[in-house]
Amino acid sequence: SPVSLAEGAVLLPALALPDASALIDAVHTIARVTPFRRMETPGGRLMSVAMTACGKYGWCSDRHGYRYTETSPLTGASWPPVPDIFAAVVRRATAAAGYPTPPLQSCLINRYEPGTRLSLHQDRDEDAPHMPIISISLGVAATFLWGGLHRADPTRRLRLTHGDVVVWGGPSRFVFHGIAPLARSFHPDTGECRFNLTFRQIHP
Ligand code: MD3
Ligand code: FE
Repeated sequence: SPVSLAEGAVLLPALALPDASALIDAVHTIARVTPFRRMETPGGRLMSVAMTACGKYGWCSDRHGYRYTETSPLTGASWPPVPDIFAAVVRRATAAAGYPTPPLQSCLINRYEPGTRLSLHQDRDEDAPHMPIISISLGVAATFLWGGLHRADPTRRLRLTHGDVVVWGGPSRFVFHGIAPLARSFHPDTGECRFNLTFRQIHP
């Protein structure tokens, strides 16, 4: 049953659990075509999270900045299409959260290994800010940190476990958020990894 986290943000505990194996299979299929890789930040550091993507646009980072591209810089080819099972889970999630389903223009796939973290940031590289972001957590549980609209706002912690889905819309679309270093742990479906899928509309 939906849990309200903040204005516009809805946690759907275990909503993706029945489809988790199929989602993970699809992640591996995508990664065989467009492998996970760690990207460089504009500041010249290597991100600890490894990423790949599917859909019309994939998020990329390098020395020049953050942007969405229509081809993978690694393979030069278009990103793989969004698998039907991804779209089905997102439709169920947005319906349960009371949002329209945004066009699935982009799915970023993050892979966390033990010790991997994502520092506090805002998602501001999209031109369709009125649309919610949908996030699906798979595998090893992580501590999600989220604050307010200003970096210095106090942060709250939320444990995101296998199959959890969160819809971030309304004013919550621009909160600062991140992931604490992943604990070494084991999940039967993903080993020591956590996968996170985020779905975004990029252009109006
Ligand atoms: C709140 N991913 O890919 S998912 C990201 O678990 C990202 O991999 C994290 O932050 C992860 O940008 C967090 C939950 C999430 C995703 C996007 C958000 C929360 C959000 C955008 C706005 C507000
Ligand atoms: Fe983010």
